[in-house]
Amino acid sequence: MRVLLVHPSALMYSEIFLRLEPLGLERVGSALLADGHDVRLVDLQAQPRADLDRQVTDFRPDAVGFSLNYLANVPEVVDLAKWLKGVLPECLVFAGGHSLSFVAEQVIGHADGAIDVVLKGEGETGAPALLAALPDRAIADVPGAVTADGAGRPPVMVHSLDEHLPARHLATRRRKYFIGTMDPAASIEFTRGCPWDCSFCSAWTFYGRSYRRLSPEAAVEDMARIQEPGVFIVDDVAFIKAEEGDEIARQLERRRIRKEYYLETRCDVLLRNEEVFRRWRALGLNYMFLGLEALDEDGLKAFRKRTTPKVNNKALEVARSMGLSVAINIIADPDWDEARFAFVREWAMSVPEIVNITVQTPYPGTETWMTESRRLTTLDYRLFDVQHAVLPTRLPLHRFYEELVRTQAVLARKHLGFAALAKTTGIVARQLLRGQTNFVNMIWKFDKVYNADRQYSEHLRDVEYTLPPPSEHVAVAPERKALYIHAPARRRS
Ligand code: B12
Ligand code: SF4
Repeated sequence: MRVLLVHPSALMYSEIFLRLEPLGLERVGSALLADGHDVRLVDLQAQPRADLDRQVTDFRPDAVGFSLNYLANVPEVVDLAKWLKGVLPECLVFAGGHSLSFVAEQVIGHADGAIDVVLKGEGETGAPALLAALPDRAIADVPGAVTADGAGRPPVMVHSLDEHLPARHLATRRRKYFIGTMDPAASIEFTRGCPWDCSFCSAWTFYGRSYRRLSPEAAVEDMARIQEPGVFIVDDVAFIKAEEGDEIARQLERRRIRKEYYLETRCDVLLRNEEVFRRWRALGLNYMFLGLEALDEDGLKAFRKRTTPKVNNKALEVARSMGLSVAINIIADPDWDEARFAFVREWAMSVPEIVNITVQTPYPGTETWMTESRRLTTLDYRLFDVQHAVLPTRLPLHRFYEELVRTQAVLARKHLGFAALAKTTGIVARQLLRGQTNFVNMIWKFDKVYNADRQYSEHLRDVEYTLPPPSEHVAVAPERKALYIHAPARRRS
C-alpha cells in the first residue's frame, strides 16, 4: 500500500530554539516498511506546504497518517484532513500521537468524517495492524482504534523497542533539524516512559507509568546510523539506571562513535549517577536540560516533583563542575504578579544557567487537568502550547504577557545577546561555512516571535475547534488508571 506520513508545522515559539526530526513518525514508518508498504513522509516543520500537495498529487497515497503529539496542532491537522478527503475521497485518513491519544473522540468529531480513525498509543503496533485490517474493513477491531462509532480495544505496546529503529531516510530535509548551536542535529531514543508521576505531566500517564529501554546494542546500532554530528537524546529522564548509560557509553567508546550530545534529566538522577554523566561528558555531552519547574519547596510539592530545592541546587553545582551548558525550566503560574516576575528575573540573572520560562498549562491526560480548580479561560487548542495563559491571570492578561515577555527577553539576551554571540563566533562561522543557518537565524528571530501584543492578540482569533472541558473538577487526584493510555507494562500478559 502507498502510505504518506505527515508531521504538522512547528509552533514558532519552539522553533526559536530548536527544530527536531519527527522521530515518532520515523518509527511508525519503519514498522510500515517492514510490512512491505511503500512509505513517504512530509515534515511541515521543515518543508513547505507545496511539498505535501505534490506528494498527494504524484504519489497518490492509499492511506495518509498524521502525527499529533501537540494539542496546539489539532486545528491544523483537522483542516488538512478535510482538504485531503476532498482531493482523495477514497484515501484512508488516520492519525496518532501523544496528545491526540487523550482527546481522540473529540478530534474524530471535529474532523466530521475526514479522519477515519485515530490510533491511540504507540504507532509501531497500531499502524501496521490498521493497514492489515483494511481489506476486511475491520478497522474498529484494531487495538487502540477510535472511530466515529467509538473506542474499541485498548492499544498494545510494541513488543521490544529494539524493533523498528527509526527510518531516518524518510525525513528528507535533514539539514533543517537543529538544537541551539548543535546544527544540524539528529534525535535518538534510548528509553521510553518515566517512573515518576509529576502532576502536570503526561509522559507517565501515556505509558501507564512504565519504563522501558532499548538494548545497548540496538541503541548503539541506531547511533551508528546517524550522520549528523549533534544528537538530542529525547528520553524524558536520561540515565535513570546508571548501568544502562554506562553500557551504551562503553559500546560507543569501543566503536569510536563520537558526537556532541544534548540530554534531559532530573536533578536527583544527576546526583545519584554523577559518574555516568561524567563518562558521557568525556564522550561529547555538552548540553543538559534540567526540569527544575519551581524554586521553592511548596511549588515542588504542588507539582509532585519529589525533589527539594537543596537537591536541585546541588545538582546545578555538579553540572557546573562538569563544564556543561545547562538549561533549566521554570513554570510561571498565571497567578504571578510583577513582584514575582521581578524575583524570578533577578534569580535567573544570578545563575550562569540558561533559564527558560513556560506558562503553567493543564493538559488532558495530566492530573492537573482534573484537579486544577481555576476555570480555564479558553478552550482554543492553539493556545495550549505553554506560551499562553489558559488559566485566569492575576495581572490583566496583556500586562501578564508584558511581564512574561520582558522576563523571557532578559533571559534570552543573557544567552543570545552580543556577549554570548562573541563566545559562539567560532561555531557560527563553521556553521555558515557548511551552509547551516538554523542557529544564526534563531538569534535574530527572537523579538519578532516573543511579543506581548502578538501573544495577547492570539486570544482574540476566531475559534473553530475547542477542547473538551474537563468533565468535572475534583479536589483529590483521580484514580491513576483512568488517566492511562497504555496499561502498565507489568500487568500485561
Ligand atoms: C522531543 C520532544 C519534543 C520536541 C519535538 C520533536 C518532534 N518534532 O516531534 C520539541 C523539543 C520541539 C518539543 C516541543 C514541545 N513539547 Co515536547 N516532547 C518531546 C518528548 C520529550 C519526546 C517525544 C519523542 O520524540 N518521543 C519518542 C517518539 C518515538 O515517540 P512519539 O513522538 O511520542 O511517537 C510515538 C507515539 O506518540 C505514536 N505516534 C506519533 N505520531 C504518530 C502518528 C501516527 C499516524 C500514529 C498511528 C502514531 C503516532 O507512535 C510513536 C511511536 O510509538 C515528549 C515526551 C514524551 N515522552 O513523549 C515531549 C512532549 C510530547 N512535549 C510536550 C510539550 C508540552 C511540548 C511543548 C508544547 C512545550 C515544550 N515542552 O517545549 C513544545 C511544543 C511543540 C510544538 N508543537 O512545536 C508534552 C506534551 C504534553 C501534551 N499533552 O501536549 C510532552 C509529553 C512532554 C511532557 N513531559 O509533558 N517536544
Ligand atoms: S516531569 Fe519529568 S520526571 Fe516528572 S513525570 Fe514528567 S517526565 Fe517524569
